[in-house]
Amino acid sequence: MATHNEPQLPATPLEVAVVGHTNTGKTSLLRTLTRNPEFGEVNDSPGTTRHVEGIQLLIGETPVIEFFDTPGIEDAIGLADYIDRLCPREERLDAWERIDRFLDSVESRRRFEQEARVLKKMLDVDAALYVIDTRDPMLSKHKEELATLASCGRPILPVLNFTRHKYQRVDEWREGLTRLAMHAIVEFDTVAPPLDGEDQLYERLAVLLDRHAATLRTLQDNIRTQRQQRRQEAYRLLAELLVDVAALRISTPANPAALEETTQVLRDLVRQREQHCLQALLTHYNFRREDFLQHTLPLEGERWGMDLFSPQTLKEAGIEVGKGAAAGAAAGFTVDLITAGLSLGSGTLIGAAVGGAWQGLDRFGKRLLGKLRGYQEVTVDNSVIRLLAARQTALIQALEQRGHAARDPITIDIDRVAGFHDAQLPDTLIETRSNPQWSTLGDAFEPSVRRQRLIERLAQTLGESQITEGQIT
Ligand SMILES: Nc1nc2c(ncn2[C@@H]2O[C@H](COP(=O)(O)OP(=O)(O)OP(=O)(O)O)[C@@H](O)[C@H]2O)c(=O)[nH]1
Ligand SMILES: [Mg+2]
Repeated sequence: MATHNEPQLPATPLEVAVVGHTNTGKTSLLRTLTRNPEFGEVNDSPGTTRHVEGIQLLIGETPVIEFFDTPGIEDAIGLADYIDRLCPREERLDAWERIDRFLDSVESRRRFEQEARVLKKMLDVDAALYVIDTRDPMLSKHKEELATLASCGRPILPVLNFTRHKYQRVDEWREGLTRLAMHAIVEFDTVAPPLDGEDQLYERLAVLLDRHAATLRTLQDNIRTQRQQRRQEAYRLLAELLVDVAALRISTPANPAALEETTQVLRDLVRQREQHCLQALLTHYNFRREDFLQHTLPLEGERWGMDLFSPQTLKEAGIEVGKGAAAGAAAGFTVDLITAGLSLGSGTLIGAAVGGAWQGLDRFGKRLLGKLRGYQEVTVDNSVIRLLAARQTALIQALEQRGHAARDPITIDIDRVAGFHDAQLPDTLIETRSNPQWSTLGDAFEPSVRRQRLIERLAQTLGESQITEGQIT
């Protein structure tokens, strides 16, 4: 017997058809619901999907729902007229008999071939999602379509798509659907769905499919958990990037040419590391690199392409520029203990201020020794680390809100990112500054439990600082 904690999974998946007028975003909806940007074919012209195609949603290994993408209905009025002619009033056929007669007719294999595929599927499934392009007004063709679909006797949940479009007519559609006695409705823009969009959709479906309500609730829980885990993992990837960069420290002989060369090495390391994080995040959220190459954003595009180490970029991102970041050849870097003529005493003081928590005199002593022998150490400036954090956080936010049907390039809104512009680095990062062995980019890398714990803590701080009101976590 199922206990309280065991998820309730069905023996066979719930079957749901996705139907609607042609080009309303049916295939797009399935891409987003299954987080699969490769599913089916999506195109901005009618009649793209020609056949019924199934795709399953799994919990673990168990299929919970099977969705069926269907061809768009093109001629609902012609179809209704044809069915009327096939079924004279005096025969008093009920709705099912009318559909059966149509499916046996000649035109169901010719003129209304697409429509017949949809109706046949409607008879097989437990429910249907009726996708609506809310930029269209509600016309007779839609009403005929809904009436014919409803005559298959399956619960239908209207899904309002294109809800973020300038010319959406959501209210008009809600009103019209209510008149047709359709009261459970969901707004779900497939390209930019609301964060709780899936939750809403399965909630409404559970109302229509009472017998399957437990399965749908299990699915909702599962989706929520996954969303949370995805988010935590994303901020962990970001925390690893920041620790790698903040801990990075390279010694260089104390002369301008060597300094220039070392900062160049550091720049390249940090840029590559940022790209690596970006790629990891894309993969993590199941988006494709091609999308970005095609559209040149954000990798080489205007905003993203702005150089991390240019003081101008920092200023434009509203990030307060530190002294190191603005300083000529070494822009974007802090050069430790470089001020000429430091005495051991003032060096100790400055070191303590820069590094925060020094890990004992031992390492610090070695560093001073290096300085005395004509070496200095270069690290990435705080403001650059803040910019990195802000950019990648903006990316995470964009990915969280992006549907897998989206085809336009990701736009990054760095101004909306809270907490990086003029704040101090979090304590965890200050601690990282003085632990060069925590950077996988440097020669001194040593994996350690302390480093791992710090990454977890930093990830949590980063995630929490970005939760804004009304956001689902
Ligand atoms: N901006 C925006 N575009 C969308 C949205 N949903 C779908 N599209 C676009 O609308 C067009 C049609 O989408 P499809 O998913 O192919 O529509 P369909 O209903 O499967 O079309 P057929 O298979 O031809 O019936 C594509 O260009 C999509 O990118 C949305 O919510 N917002
Ligand atoms: Mg399609």
